[in-house]
Amino acid sequence: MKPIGERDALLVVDPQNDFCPGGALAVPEGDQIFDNVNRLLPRFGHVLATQDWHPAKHSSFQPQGGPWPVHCVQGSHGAAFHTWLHPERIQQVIQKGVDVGTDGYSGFAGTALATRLRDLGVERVVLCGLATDYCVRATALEALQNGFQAVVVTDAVAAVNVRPGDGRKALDEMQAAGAELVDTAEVLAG
Ligand code: VGL
Ligand code: ZN
Repeated sequence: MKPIGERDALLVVDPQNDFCPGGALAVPEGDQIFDNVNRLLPRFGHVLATQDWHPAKHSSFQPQGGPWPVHCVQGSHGAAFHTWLHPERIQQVIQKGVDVGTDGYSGFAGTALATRLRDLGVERVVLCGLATDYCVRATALEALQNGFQAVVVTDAVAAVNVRPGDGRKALDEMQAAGAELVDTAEVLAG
């Protein structure tokens, strides 16, 4: 990959308790990403994170007829960032999924993320976080649609895998749409 520079931002997608083992919507081995995420953080001048931030009766929740258990309710422990993440490195937090009626998978949907990135002069977004097959996927695809380059760090993401292979499929889809797939070592070497 092209070496990291001023026009790159690291975007940590939903590094939250509810997506880690013990959480309401646990991603298998979701907490195993943090070693690599923490190695990536100091390499970037711009670091942002998204935070899934749902109202209590969000339409994606099972009691409301949605697909997911209740998760990442605004202000709850489950919605907080996992303590293994080094929080002092996160410069801006973009809360998403606030609107009751939309799934809020993408960090760009109904948020100021694109504007914030443009204000910083960012042209390329490097993505890590949770979960590969939902919010990382949606955010990477919308980054491309918004005119940013997108890079996905494959050993700093983890998938829900509701159906086996969903994570692999999502990576293939992101790559087919124009995203570059790299591993942490490749980013750090740049
Ligand atoms: C996510 C399902 C529901 C994610 C968020 O962060 O990938 N997945 N809400
Ligand atoms: Zn959610």
